[in-house]
Amino acid sequence: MFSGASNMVEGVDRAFAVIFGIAIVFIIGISAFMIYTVIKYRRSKGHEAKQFRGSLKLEILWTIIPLALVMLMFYYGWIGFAPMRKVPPDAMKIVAIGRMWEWEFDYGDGRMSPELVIPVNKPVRIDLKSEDVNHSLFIPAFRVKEDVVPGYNNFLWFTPYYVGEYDILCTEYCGLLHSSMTSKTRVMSQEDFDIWLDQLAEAAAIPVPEGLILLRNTGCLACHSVDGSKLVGPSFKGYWGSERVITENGVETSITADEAYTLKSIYDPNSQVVKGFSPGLMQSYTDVVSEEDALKMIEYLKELAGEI
Ligand SMILES: [Cu+2]
Repeated sequence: MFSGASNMVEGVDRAFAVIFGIAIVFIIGISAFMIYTVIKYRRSKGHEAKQFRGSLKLEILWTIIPLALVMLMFYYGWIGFAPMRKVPPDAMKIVAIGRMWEWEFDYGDGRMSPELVIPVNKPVRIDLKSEDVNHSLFIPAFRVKEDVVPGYNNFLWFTPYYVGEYDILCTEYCGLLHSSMTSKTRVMSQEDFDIWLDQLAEAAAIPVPEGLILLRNTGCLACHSVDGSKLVGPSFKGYWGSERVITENGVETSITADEAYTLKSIYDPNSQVVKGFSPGLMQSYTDVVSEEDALKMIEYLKELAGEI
């Protein structure tokens, strides 16, 4: 039998099967008994309803049977849950950062990755941090799901059993683009993982422009790509100095992407919306981005267009 993609699958699936099995038996049993009594004791047959009060036998029976069933559910739930809180001391440590609306994985020493990359058959502990609101890290294939709460140190751990790609979701509603807060887990052989980690370290050694860090940490990149791909909002690639066709007060006009336009897009984003994009999806960042930071972001946008 397929043993599942991680060491947590067996316990979770067993608890689910037990609870689901009990539910199935009851829905069939109760429905059948109900249909039987409705037909057998229907009024038209002339039966008279007998009343009786108190039955110790029945009371014991309907206390013991549900108690046994919920204890059974508790037992299987517990043996599935308990190992999730006991992390092996040799587990590899990674910090998962949740922010509106993306995941980032911190391997230490400035090594950051938008995907969770891990070696196969090695236990991995993931500490969960939120930079803004409540999120929840969910990797369905591994049967792990934990809340990511600001100011609270939560964690999860597992050992992946097979090389492959697995979906990561946010499963706590966290705002407008919650449903696009996804990523991937890539499980690799130890050798491939070592190569990947070296590459990550090389990338971390290249200094990142301050404006790009600000754009990332403010969450701008969740909707605006820097590589030209179309997300919820227009890409930043080739943005600076370009001619934009915008709609302002219902009128289509053309405008140059300069400093004034960019500041307006940050602080009053729905006043001049680029053609082909929907208004109302972006909030004003007046209380979030200071003008000083906005100017640093603009410096980066200029750099991206090759102006500096
Ligand atoms: Cu989220």
